Amino acid sequence: MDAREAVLDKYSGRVFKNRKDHIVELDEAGVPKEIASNSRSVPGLMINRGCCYAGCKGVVLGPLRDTVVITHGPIGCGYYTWGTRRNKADAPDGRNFIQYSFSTDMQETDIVFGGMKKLHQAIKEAVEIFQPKAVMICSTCPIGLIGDDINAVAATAEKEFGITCIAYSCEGYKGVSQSAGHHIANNGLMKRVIGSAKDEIPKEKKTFRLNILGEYNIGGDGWEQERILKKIGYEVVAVLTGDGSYEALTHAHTANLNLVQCHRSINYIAEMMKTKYNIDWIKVNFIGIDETIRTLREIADYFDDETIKKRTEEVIAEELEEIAEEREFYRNKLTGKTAGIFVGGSRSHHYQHLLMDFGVKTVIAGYEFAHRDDYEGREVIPDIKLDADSKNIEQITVEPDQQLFHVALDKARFDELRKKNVELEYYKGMFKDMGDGTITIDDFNHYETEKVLEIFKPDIFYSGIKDKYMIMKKGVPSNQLHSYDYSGPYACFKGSITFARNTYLSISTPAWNMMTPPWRTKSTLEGTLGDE
Ligand code: CFM
Ligand code: HCA
Repeated sequence: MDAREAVLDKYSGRVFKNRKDHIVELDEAGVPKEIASNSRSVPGLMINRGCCYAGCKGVVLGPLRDTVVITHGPIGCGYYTWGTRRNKADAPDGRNFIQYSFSTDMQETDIVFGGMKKLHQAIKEAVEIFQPKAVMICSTCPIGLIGDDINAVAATAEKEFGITCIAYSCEGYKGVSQSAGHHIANNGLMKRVIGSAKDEIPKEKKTFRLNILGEYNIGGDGWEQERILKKIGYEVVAVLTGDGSYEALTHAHTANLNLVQCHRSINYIAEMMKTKYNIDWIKVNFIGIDETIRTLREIADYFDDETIKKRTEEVIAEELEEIAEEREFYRNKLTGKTAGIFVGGSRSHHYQHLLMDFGVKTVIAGYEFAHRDDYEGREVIPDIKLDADSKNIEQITVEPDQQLFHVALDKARFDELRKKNVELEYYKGMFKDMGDGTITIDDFNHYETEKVLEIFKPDIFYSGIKDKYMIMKKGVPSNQLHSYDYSGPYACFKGSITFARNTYLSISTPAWNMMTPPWRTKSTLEGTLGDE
């Protein structure tokens, strides 16, 4: 029985039928293998996914530091997303609200009689007490069910208080994961915030102005990227949205180039900004030493400027020099080890490069909520419907239930993208880096995680809070790649060393030799998962 069959073996017919297409074993460098993804999880299986609200409020809007993001709903969703994501922020003007949890705290009577008055009052208080640059409202499940008109409340508040107030209908039940929430958030930012400062777009393309899209400053990653980019001579106009600000976003349309760091949560904004403001974009990766070097050279190539190119090489040499000794030390310690990675989107692929820098091979990988292009390397086109008659960006609509996102593209751009897609030239997903004897699983559940740990016996498994301790009880070290536990940054050159140090410490701690998990000495209960 191969690894894939062993993972599927205990499933009932119905569960087997669902899960079999989400699990792929690769025998050679992957593309064009296919995998099922972005579909509803099987109820009853313990999975790590979040919801639409988590993607909208938690991931994309939450890191904006000068903006009050109000959770409209009962207190639980606001409370349990309070401070759990380690998106760091530091506001020079003191306007930093990310450590607060704002919620309308809907009670039973509000659910029965409606919560619009309460929401209006919450906005009033937030504006009076905090004087934010903008207010954003994120709905949780019950709000969609009772039908509060949050757009009407936002419009009234905007007039009354003279402040931008944007409503997001990102109820948790929409779509199948956080992914739908990313798009709802992005569409709102695109429609209402980006470019709203109306300042002139520089005609000259060589002003070296960048936006970083999909960098959320977890553990300070964004700060490390900015440090390097500024040292080379670039100006960072806006970061979406780590340590980000509403204010900076209003000027984001004046950048020359968009760098797309997270390849899942934000790629639509890059394409929308290309259509609306003609800003080119490239997918980058600041995770890993070789990947950072490749990324910096690619950006320099884009601008094709001798001074920038020269400076890029100088900065690479300086940074490499600083880490040389530790790089060698950890490479010697870690070469030959194996790892598993299971995170939400991008990172399960990005971190494979960083592990390779230290000689660690990824044998198990998967995404919680990625789409097929993240695995297979095709472009975003399968999700984009052509509206050939219109260039009007305002016509973007989102249908999270069907995961269909309509973007108005002009015909030439659509054809250009489709060509890239067909040729599989532009960007390749995770499969191309998963070689012989590895397994890729979409939307892992805890049973499957236990199974692959038994089969592959990796030296370390990177994941999140929901499965970390279950993995450690299995005798396998587990570091978090969402929050970096309490560490970071992991990005760029110096971050790589911090990551390698944490990996080495986790693997080599003597604690693993002092425990004997029960299944090493006793047989465990066997059963069938799920009923026919
Ligand atoms: Fe992008 Fe992210 Fe990720 Fe993501 Fe997330 Fe995150 Fe993540 Mo947690 S935006 S897809 S929705 S890189 S919060 S910073 S760590 S699951 S892999
Ligand atoms: C989210 C946020 C999360 C959760 C992390 C985890 C994050 O998806 O809502 O499960 O450990 O990075 O904070 O992905």
